[in-house]
Amino acid sequence: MSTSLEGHNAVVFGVANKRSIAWSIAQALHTAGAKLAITYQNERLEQEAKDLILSLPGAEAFMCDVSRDGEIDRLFVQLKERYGKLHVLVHSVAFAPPDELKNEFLQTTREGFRIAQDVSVYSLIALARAAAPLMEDGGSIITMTYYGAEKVVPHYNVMGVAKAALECTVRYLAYDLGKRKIRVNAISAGPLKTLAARGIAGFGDMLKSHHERAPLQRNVEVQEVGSTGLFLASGASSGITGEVIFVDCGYNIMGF
Ligand code: NAD
Ligand code: 0WE
Repeated sequence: MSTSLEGHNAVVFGVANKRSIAWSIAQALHTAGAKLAITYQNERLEQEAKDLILSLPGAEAFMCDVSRDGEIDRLFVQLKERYGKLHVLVHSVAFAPPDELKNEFLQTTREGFRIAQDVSVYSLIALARAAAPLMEDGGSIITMTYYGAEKVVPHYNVMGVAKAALECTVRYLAYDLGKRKIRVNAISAGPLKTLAARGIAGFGDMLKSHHERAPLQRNVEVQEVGSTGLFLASGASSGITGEVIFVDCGYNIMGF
């Protein structure tokens, strides 16, 4: 089974800049022949995101804040008009208010908890529901998670709780959408220096300890997450759904 996506349409959420995991996955899907719609969050990111997106031949850029139902509805009307059918959806979006990742987990606020769940978890349900009617030939939905869902990573805090909910959401969506031949999986990436990791205290130390403890004795590269995204998007992974695949150089298997 090849990983060609010739004749397939894909929508990718979460490109902020060239370091974004979403951008790596978009590039891998593009190289495999997919026709791409790529979304960015808001006007603040528009300039940088659009320059990048339009550098991929054939790719189109759309704005969508996934915390707004109206923006999701509007986007999928546009996608239906423009592409008709959809085969792949990539969800590479997460957010918690900055204080939630600085303070002790014990200090988590009701509003911070709500926002983390809304943007990082509920959005996957909303996007899957909007995309499913366009996935007439079946499809593949892919989201991004992190080891902090399973084990305590100091300061990951309410995002760890959100990623645990996200991984569980992947299983429930995989059950509902299985009968429509739509697969739903998550990639659990090792730490990567993206915009979402910038300014996080001790991130440099995390990269160092990851590199020392991982069986492959190095940090993961964003292209390796991109190629796993392509694998999960393509027929090469046709028997896999509801799964969390680690792309972390083996870090998660170690006990000591
Ligand atoms: P990134 O900052 O490039 O991507 C995060 C994206 O989320 C941005 O494009 C941002 O605009 C978008 N976003 C936030 N709120 C949004 C909203 N309301 N509507 C629409 N978009 C919104 O960083 P990244 O590291 O590429 O993160 C992508 C995903 O990968 C996230 O789910 C993150 O949790 C996950 N992840 C990251 C790492 C890492 O170490 N960087 C590791 C494992 C998993
Ligand atoms: O999922 C993430 C980060 C997600 C994220 C990042 C930010 C920074 C800016 C969510 N919300 C925000 N809010 C902001 O205001 N990762 C897996 C990367 C990450 O973040 C950490 C990590 C790792 C790894 C935070 C603390 C400890 C480890």
